[in-house]
Amino acid sequence: MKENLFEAIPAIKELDDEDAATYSGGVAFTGSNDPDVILYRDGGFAGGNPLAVNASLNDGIRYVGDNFNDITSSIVIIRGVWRFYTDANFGAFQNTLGPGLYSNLPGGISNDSISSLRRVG
Ligand SMILES: [Ca+2]
Ligand SMILES: [Ca+2]
Repeated sequence: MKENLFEAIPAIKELDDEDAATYSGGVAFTGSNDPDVILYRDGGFAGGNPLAVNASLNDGIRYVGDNFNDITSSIVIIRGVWRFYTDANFGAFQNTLGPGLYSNLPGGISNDSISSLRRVG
């Protein structure tokens, strides 16, 4: 009887950071005119068509999209503390940055490498 009961309970899935970003109930989106973070294609906030990103705490953008993958060379962070990743789905963490103007990518973040980002503060 007891064994049957346990078999009926679905396995409880432990949340890793990646899943938590999905399940936190927050929001993450691109294209806002009031962004938290802006990614630029070239250094010095140049290159045209920047990617504007918003996210609530512990949410992020799992993939910056084909048009913006591996191209970011400068960043403006307006709000929050953000982590930047080499791979999609918050893989291969590079560095954490707070609000500021980064006309060139600071140490720890490789040029033309960012594929996902997540807000952690
Ligand atoms: Ca670039
Ligand atoms: Ca990448």
